[in-house]
Amino acid sequence: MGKYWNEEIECMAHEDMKKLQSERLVKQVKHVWDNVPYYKKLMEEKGVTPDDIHGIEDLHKLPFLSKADLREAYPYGLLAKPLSECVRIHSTSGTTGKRVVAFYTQHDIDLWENCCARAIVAAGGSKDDVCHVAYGYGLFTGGAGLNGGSHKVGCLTLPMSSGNTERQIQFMQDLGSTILCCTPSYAAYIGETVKEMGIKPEDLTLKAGIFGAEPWTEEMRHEIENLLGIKAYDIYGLTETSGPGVAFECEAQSGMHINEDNFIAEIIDPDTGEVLPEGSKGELVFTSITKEAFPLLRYRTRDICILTREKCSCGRTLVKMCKPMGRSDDMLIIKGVNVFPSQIESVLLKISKASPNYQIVVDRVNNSDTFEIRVELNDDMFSDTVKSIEDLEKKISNDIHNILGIKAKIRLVEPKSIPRSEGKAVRVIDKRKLV
Ligand code: ADP
Ligand code: K
Ligand code: ZN
Repeated sequence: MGKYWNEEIECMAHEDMKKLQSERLVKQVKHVWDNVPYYKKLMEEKGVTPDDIHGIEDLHKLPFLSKADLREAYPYGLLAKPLSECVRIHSTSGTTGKRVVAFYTQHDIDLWENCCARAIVAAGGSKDDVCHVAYGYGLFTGGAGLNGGSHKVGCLTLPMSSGNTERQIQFMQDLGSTILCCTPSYAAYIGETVKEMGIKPEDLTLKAGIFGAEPWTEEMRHEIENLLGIKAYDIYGLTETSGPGVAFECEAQSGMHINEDNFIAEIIDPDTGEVLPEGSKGELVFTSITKEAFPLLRYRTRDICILTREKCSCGRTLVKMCKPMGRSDDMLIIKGVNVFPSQIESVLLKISKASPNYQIVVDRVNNSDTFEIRVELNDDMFSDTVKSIEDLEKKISNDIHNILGIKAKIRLVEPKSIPRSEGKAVRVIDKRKLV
């Protein structure tokens, strides 16, 4: 097998890709107009009809869809095919509220699995590989997506799902897993367990990992790579657009190529909705131009990101997105101040090169917010100026105060006392939401 799963598409000249996208967009807008009254109404409100859409240059005329629309239209309001033609349902993990559901025809499943196959091949996969899928199976898209992609490539597929970490490692050794697919949190957890069991990275047959579904840092990439003796690749996607495989990383490991033959990506100003020029930081918006059952047009992901068309050393011409820099709705409001978990992570990363395990606990006592950050201790956190636990608490507390302008109670906790995740990491416990 070569370097690419679909060389013609992955390396297509940009001008040809634009033509392909334009043709598909025009068809897709008609399909949605004819079959999705909810979106037709949004178009009418904006004074647009399918006759106004001649190609991607007209994309900006279309109305946006948001998660709120998906919740309002739940469950069938955005469905564009009769249920008799749909073969699968998946649902979001519900990280930020009520779940939404997405529908797939067999054609949609094939498209999606081909996107995942591109990711696996980009990570060096072929039919000679043993692909160990430790994403959750079920409603979550991770397991099903990578499982399908692995079948397409012809890898020997191990549908492990998540959990039972020692058994995962046992299977990995017995069956010679070469590619591991799971969330980066779980990969780090598997890595820690491998170390605890006294297994050396070189004793494992793993060579690559495909990790996504949540934000992770470069530091975490290096840690996982060292713990497991692999190259770690990022993969991005969301249930609303099918699942993982919307974008995938190549050997350059410097951003993810978006599968532009299926998804048109835009970056917008999240406040004004204005489309921003290439290279700007803003909210990522996707239009699916090939999906039949759940074809969302201009879907606002709330993921903040930058797109680039700089030439990639892998030869692919597909536009690249950087690692999402947090979601606009990850934001917590604590004591009236906007706080992103990524800000806290960046403070901790300056103190410890090892990726920090931490949890933010917010509560409301006597009508005022409490803000605590639990941080797991590691040796790396101490230095010439920071010698004691008290020094360390003070340092973290001051750095947080400098960045956020509010004080947090810092609680340093024993290594391994913050629960590890087999899926997406739980960084925030907001007890105010429970009441
Ligand atoms: P939920 O929104 O409930 O978490 P999904 O499971 O569909 O539902 O998750 C999709 C979201 O996960 C994306 O919008 C994005 O915020 C995040 N995500 C997915 N892949 C990555 C990745 N590689 N890096 C950072 N964030 C990611
Ligand atoms: K095989
Ligand atoms: Zn590349």
